Amino acid sequence: MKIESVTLREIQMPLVHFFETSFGRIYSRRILLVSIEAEGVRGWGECVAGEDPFYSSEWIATAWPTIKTYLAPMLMQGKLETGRDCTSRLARVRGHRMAKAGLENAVWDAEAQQKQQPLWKLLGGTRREIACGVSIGIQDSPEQLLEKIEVELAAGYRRIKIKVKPGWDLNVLEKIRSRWADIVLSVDANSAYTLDQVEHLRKFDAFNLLMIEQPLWNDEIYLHARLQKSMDTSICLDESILNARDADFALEISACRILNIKVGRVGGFTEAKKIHDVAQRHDVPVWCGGMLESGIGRSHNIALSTLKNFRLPGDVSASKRYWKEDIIEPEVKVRADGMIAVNDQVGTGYKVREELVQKFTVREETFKPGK
Ligand code: OSB
Ligand code: MG
Repeated sequence: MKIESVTLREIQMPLVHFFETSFGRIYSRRILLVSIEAEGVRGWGECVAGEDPFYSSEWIATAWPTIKTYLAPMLMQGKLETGRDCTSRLARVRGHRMAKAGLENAVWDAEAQQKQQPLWKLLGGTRREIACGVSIGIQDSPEQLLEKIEVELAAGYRRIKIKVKPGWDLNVLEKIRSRWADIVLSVDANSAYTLDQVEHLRKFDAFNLLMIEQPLWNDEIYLHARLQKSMDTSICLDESILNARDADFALEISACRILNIKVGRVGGFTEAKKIHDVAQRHDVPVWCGGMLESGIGRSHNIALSTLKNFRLPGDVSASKRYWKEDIIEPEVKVRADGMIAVNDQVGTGYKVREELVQKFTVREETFKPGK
């Protein structure tokens, strides 16, 4: 496959509802989209870097120049056989995984189109429908949170995840469990605790949680193994798993019993598939995390979630939970039974609404191969 050009666009889209984690609240998203032209097809990717360097050190303002100066020129240097070749092509650049994933996923999308195959099949998926959960941010009051949970349960979602931090944890879990004793419930701390709070963290065990996601430091694996030994609730790692080696290490030392895979966090589909396989070898389930993606990233998450070991509901939910108007058609819909149906169309199975992308675009630049 010869890549003739790479185009970067920054789009801005207001969220239907603000989203708050232990590291802050946002009301709208700045999203970096990547498109590539390759032998008659256009592949799309989304760089999931945030507005700020709070979830990870990467953010939207580091992704742009890194792609422009290094990654796009490297990608366009000579032919690429498949999406899988991107990882080694871009390996000389350290880190910047979200920037790399935006490019790599656009190449996989283009490859699926050229081979006239659904992207999910090209990735090795088998599931024809995927199970969906929701991630509900910190609200202004526990009552507001309960209202939100009620809405999402009525919509059919199969797992409720709430964000927690000191001061917004056991008190809200009490309220949730006294209203819904049996729902599948998990929590995500985004590194809001430290190991000297172990006595506090052990109190989460009373709430029959499916998991506690990333309780400790974002860059720490070993101390999660210590914590896992001292609590019953299964730990799930998100931030601290950046590649398949991390996953293998974490599972070998029992730092967690579940893994969250985000294709952006790990640098693209190739590494995401490797982590999936590592977890499968350890007989540990994985699920697909979310980064408040537009429809483009969302459609990629759906394709990835068709792999066999995605055994738990993901944070892949309906377009309308995030956007008044999504940039793909049809928008992503979740059925009343909490599942998303996977179709047989070529590529992602969703069409990019290019006129709408253009309307939301605040910055655009196209790169061509050097001499
Ligand atoms: O930790 O999973 C996370 C959003 C932004 C940054 C980090 C996380 C999240 C979510 C949102 O939980 C999941 C979604 O896209 O709905
Ligand atoms: Mg998380």
